[in-house]
Amino acid sequence: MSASPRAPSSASAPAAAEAAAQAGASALLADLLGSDKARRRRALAKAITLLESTRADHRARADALLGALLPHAGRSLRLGVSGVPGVGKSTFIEALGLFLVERGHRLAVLAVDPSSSLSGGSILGDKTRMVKLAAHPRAFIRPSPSAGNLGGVAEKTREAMLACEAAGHDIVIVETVGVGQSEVAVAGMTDIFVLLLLPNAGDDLQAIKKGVMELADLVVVNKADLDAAAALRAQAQIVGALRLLGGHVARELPQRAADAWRTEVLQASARDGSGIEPFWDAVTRCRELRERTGVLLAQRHAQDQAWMWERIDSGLRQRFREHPAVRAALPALAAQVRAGTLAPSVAARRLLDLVN
Ligand SMILES: Nc1nc2c(ncn2[C@@H]2O[C@H](COP(=O)(O)OP(=O)(O)O)[C@@H](O)[C@H]2O)c(=O)[nH]1
Ligand SMILES: [Mg+2]
Repeated sequence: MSASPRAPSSASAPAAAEAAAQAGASALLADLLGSDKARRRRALAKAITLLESTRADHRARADALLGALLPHAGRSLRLGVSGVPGVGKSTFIEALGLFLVERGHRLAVLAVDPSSSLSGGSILGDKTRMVKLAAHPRAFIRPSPSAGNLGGVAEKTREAMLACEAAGHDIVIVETVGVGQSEVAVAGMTDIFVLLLLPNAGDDLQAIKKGVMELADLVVVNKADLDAAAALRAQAQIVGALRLLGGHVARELPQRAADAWRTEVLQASARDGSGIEPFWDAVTRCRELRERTGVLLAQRHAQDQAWMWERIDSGLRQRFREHPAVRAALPALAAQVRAGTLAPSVAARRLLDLVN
């Protein structure tokens, strides 16, 4: 490529930057869609790094890339996997992943772990644990972005997912830690959401956050090899608990309101690989039902709308906080609210009036 001439006037500088961003995006996209496997893998890693970047000058290129790859995205099955640390998510994903790549699938594993930016990347340990899968040419594993807050991390994982799909991965698994709101975020970006539980889970079902159980399309009692009787008992107790919840996902996510799928409860041992095949069979049945009934597509459309609004909310909030008039007035008004001399709603209205 020849050196681009200096922009003659400041008016055309943005146009020049946009053209450069477009050119960079098309080059990356060509490698992503290409048939050279090594090149494709490098391009995917590079694309995700660009999408994850928080640098303002990278954002234009990242947006251009998103625009270019969008028509090639969306053709995968998106699977969310959640559960408390230590339940065996990574081990399960590796066993499932190997099962899938051996059958010719191309798998991508991503993660949403808002704690990783504090702990220095807890999923990195997982990556070394998924050694066999990570080494497989049809698998691509990416640790959680360390962007900080959940919204930022989830945003980057959603975008990375689109890049994986454009690169031809037909199954994307998003692993998330069972803490905070990250399960809700992952259920909101996947087609099917799976909750892993321990064989003793039945003994203290109360301990399982109610909202999370209600998000699950499939519940897997993992580590069944440790205690077969306990696993069986847990399975029965979870089935009973789900029946109380109405037999299926209570669907606090609006996009899941009308769905004929009934949550299934299975057993597995990620360590020895038992239960993986029945699990995949259940995933496949759920997917086929949702495709046939149009739920899958409707859910994705709703997820896209929700994603857009979530980013608008978050962006507006940030702009509001950074607005010079708000920054100037906020400390005094916040102090008055703290002192009890000003109603919070009145303070909020005064601040909001400042940005009009
Ligand atoms: N006995 C047994 N151990 C398991 C099983 N699955 C995972 N583990 C072990 O449980 C520990 C935590 O597993 P890991 O996959 O890292 O859990 P994560 O934190 O949920 O990702 C590891 O020592 C695994 O070897 C299983 O099915 N049976
Ligand atoms: Mg893990």
